[in-house]
Amino acid sequence: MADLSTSLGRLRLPNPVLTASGCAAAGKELSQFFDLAEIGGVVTKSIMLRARSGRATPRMAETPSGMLNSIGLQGPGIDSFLAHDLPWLKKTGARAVVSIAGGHTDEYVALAKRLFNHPVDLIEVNISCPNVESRGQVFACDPIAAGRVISAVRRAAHPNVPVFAKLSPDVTDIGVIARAVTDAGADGISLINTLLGLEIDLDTLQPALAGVTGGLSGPAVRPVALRCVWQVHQSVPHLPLLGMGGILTGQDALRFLLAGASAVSVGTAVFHDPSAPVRILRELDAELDARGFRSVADAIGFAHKSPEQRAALLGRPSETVPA
Ligand code: RRO
Repeated sequence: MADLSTSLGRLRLPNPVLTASGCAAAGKELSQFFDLAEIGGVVTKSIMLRARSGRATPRMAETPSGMLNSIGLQGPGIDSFLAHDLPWLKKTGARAVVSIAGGHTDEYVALAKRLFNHPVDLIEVNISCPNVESRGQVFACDPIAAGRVISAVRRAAHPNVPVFAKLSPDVTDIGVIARAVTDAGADGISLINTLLGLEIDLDTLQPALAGVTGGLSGPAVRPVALRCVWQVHQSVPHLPLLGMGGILTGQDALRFLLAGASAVSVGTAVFHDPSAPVRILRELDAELDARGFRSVADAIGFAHKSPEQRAALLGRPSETVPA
């Protein structure tokens, strides 16, 4: 059995499989299917300052090998989250990664301050929701705006709590955005958020989503996500990455580690297999073992390494490792 432990900045995790934001609120529904403390952590739905009902319905549409969502940041707001959801989640023994979202830098700062005295293991700063009122609010599309939000949150958050920036794939060069948030003080990067998409309903001859556009997730986006992890690892090699996008199996999770992720989030898969995170964790363990990896740490970024480094990590002569 491989050593599955990993870290996201100063946060140590027993294993590298977490849930993905937005696919299971604060984890209560998933806890009917498995022990939340068994996985690396639970990433909450992005929380905002005030309760929101989100966009009009329909707000989900199936697409080939994926789905579109146009939820529009529905949620209970920070007061209810701190009073009910977070205490409940921590009582399960799970590590709590709290995703925060806002329309302005001040809102992100206010959220980070509200979280200061609560048991939060990591803050994921969602600057990449595609379902906001204007594209100008997708801060992750602009290196200056992205850096501004992240540096303000880093200053406001508890110094012991890692701050991760969640990036969008819908940019020309994700490496530029990654460097901007790193320079702004991000302790790590989560990627990717959904890609902006659209579906037309042939019965109504109208867009399938009331919000017209939505975020594409699921296996359809996995190669895009993997490419983003690869590029960001090259751009900021020392920064821990939380990789996600269409992960359905342990093999998928392993691909993200090899491309440079220190841990992965499982999202869309839970809609048809609610215990996917624990299944993927078991499968990942077997996949590591089958390839001679003694630890998750040895697999992180492995695909970027030279043949000599790869041979040393696997404890094998270099001529037995594929060039
Ligand atoms: O709530 C949403 O519509 C949503 C969010 Br906050 C996000 O970050 N990504 C997404 O696909 N949907």
